[in-house]
Amino acid sequence: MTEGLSDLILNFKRDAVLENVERRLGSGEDPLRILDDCRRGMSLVGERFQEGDFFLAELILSAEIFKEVAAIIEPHLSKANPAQTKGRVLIGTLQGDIHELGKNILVTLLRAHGFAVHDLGVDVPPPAVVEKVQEFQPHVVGFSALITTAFPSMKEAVALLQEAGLRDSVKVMIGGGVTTAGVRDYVGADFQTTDAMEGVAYCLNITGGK
Ligand code: B12
Repeated sequence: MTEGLSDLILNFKRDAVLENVERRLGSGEDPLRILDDCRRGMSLVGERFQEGDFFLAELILSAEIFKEVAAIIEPHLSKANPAQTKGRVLIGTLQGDIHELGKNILVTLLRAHGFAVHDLGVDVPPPAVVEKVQEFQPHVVGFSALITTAFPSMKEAVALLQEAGLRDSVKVMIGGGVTTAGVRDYVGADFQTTDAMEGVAYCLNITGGK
């Protein structure tokens, strides 16, 4: 059954995906487990696209299916985590980069674990990060990057936070397929991963895992 959902996503069987999710939620299965199956399905779609087996239309379709699944699962996740929010996280994909599948998975997982998340979206100009940090006062700022042209934007955002005197009030994490520890150092971030769950664990650690 666990394999089933990621395969259904991989085959773009929207109705069967939604039915699978509803049925498993109805039988009391942990929503996080269901979400993890979806995460694997989405990663498989990305790999197939990379290999040339899938085209853009299929990618968009899978992203739409994931959005519908997230909308169904999210209310169940907050039910599973009724306590007050565990902290605030600001997320975005910065200027030069429009990839959003991984970012959206991270946002859903963070919300699932009780964080209040503000998603800036994609292709975000670095000054917009500073403005939102001032307003939202996050504990952690997370940048998703799938393309190397976004590295200078992330570096600029961190420098602007520093200039505004905000750098010490937040932790900065970066993630996404092309990031490495070297990129973390170049950008001036505190943490890097290519695994959304590790990002969630980092945020829990920063906020004391309340
Ligand atoms: C899907 C995809 C696209 C889609 C994006 C659709 C969308 N709405 O997001 C489309 C077709 C639009 C696209 C466009 C382009 N793409 Co593209 N794309 C991909 C592809 C195939 C998959 C990426 C993906 O979504 N993976 C699935 C997700 C789930 O994985 P993920 O993002 O890594 O996320 C996971 C973790 O990394 C983590 N995570 C992600 N972000 C963060 C952030 C934080 C803080 C944390 C903690 C964790 C975390 O959470 C997720 C789950 O664990 C990759 C190749 C690949 N296999 O990676 C190329 C790839 C990223 N694309 C690439 C390129 C070059 C482009 C284009 C320039 C192509 C072109 N020539 O037109 C344009 C980019 C335009 C731009 N300015 O951004 C290159 C980048 C190369 C590089 N080294 O910079 C890649 C690597 C392909 C390649 N090998 O050439 N692309």
